[in-house]
Amino acid sequence: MTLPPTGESKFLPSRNELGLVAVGFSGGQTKAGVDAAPTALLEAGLIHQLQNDLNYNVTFDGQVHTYADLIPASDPPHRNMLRPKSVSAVTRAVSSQVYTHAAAGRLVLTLGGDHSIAIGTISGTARAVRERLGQEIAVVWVDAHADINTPETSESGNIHGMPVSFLTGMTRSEDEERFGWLGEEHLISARKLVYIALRDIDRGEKEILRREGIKAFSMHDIDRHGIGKIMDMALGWIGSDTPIHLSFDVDALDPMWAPSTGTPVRGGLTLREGDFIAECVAETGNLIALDLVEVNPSLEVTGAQETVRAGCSIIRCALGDTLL
Ligand SMILES: [Mn+2]
Repeated sequence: MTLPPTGESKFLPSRNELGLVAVGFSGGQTKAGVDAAPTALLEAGLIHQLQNDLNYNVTFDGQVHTYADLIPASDPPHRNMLRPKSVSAVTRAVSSQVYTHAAAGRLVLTLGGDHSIAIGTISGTARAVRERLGQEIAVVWVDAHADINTPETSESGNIHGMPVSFLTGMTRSEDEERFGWLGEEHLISARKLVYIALRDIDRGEKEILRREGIKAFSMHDIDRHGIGKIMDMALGWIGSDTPIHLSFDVDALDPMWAPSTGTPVRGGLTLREGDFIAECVAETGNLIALDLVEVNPSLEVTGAQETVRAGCSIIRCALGDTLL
């Protein structure tokens, strides 16, 4: 039994209005199955938990979107990116879906899908908050990977490893069909971005993180200071006057807890550390949007349900569930 979210939010007109977007898209990487995650999360009873246990009023169109009509017949690699037109078109649609909820003052929950969809979710929130509140958003990116490759630094060409470089304006495009739709109103400041749980960073990404002075807490930092101190530092960096978009990649968790994901990396967060990060963000009262991505129920047999359960747990904690 849980108590409903209470108190005022500085950035939302009501603490109980939630917009849900289900994105069944896997084109930002090459493994099939991550598009089935929203259905698996919903079948695990997520909406019931949000409505009945956490007292949210959920606005949901009832669909897991596949955006089939947006996928072009021909989508050759461009600037080393795989399927650039597909990912561009889908993230543009997601951006507009998230924008609509955020502009109406709802807290937005997006179920992925691979992490390329964050190009859509974060750009949608950033634009809505600029218009509604005249403010920039902060982003807490919880992930084993930094996902900040440019098309030129990426070794794989998979766009799920690039969303942050687009969102910070580090990667720009003039081509309307290949992310040229991203305007200044969609972008975030690298100064208001904080990473947690990093442990598998490409060489080019390390250079970018250093050059841009981006705040990043790796697993090494978590081992050294403990997750409590890390969250104090991460949220202290953002400050209490900024709306927060939490983008949570389930591969931040150790494969022991979340094995069914496309790019698992050992040495990650425990389930409790993952929940704790989400609880701390919830406690700020400043959360305005949450992504849960990279659950791939097809990669494991017994591990799939465990990964889905871990995903639901992270979502509940971020949306105000507490142990007591
Ligand atoms: Mn990721």
